[in-house]
Amino acid sequence: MVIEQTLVMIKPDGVKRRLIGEIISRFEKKGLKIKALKMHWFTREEAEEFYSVHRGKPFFESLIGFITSGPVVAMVLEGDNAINVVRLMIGPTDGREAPPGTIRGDYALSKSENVVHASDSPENAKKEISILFKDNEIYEW
Ligand code: 3AN
Repeated sequence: MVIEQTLVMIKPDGVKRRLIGEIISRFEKKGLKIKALKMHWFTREEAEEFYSVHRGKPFFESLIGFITSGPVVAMVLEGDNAINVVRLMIGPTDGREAPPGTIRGDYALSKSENVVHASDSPENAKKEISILFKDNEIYEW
């Protein structure tokens, strides 16, 4: 058993489409523990830091424009092998290829507007959590 924390974010398309409850509910039913939760509207600077690994890629500008187009809902989820478990639950990046039953498979038809983000490694989870949450916003329970 490896207890991990991961950063999950419902992107502006998911918020605008009123999918917050549906998506959080899936993670809760799976047995993951919500350790922190907030709505947040990224500044351009924060968004560029969050997606710094994609700087220079052709889709970087549109990605920053999209993620700052409205508020997101960010959360820290904790559980056994949480990083991989959550990646499996959200499905592959492109909603057109994501299998039914995954969040992107059920709710996204696009590679850019794909409803959710989740950390893909322990290093990125640590970085992303620190961008969105202060230590005292993550509760031990
Ligand atoms: P994932 O979110 O599945 O980890 P990444 O990390 O490769 O995918 O990409 C981060 C975000 O950048 C994606 N969620 C998506 O919104 C956007 N993105 C990635 N690749 C493309 C692409 N080829 N065209 C448009 N947007 C993309």
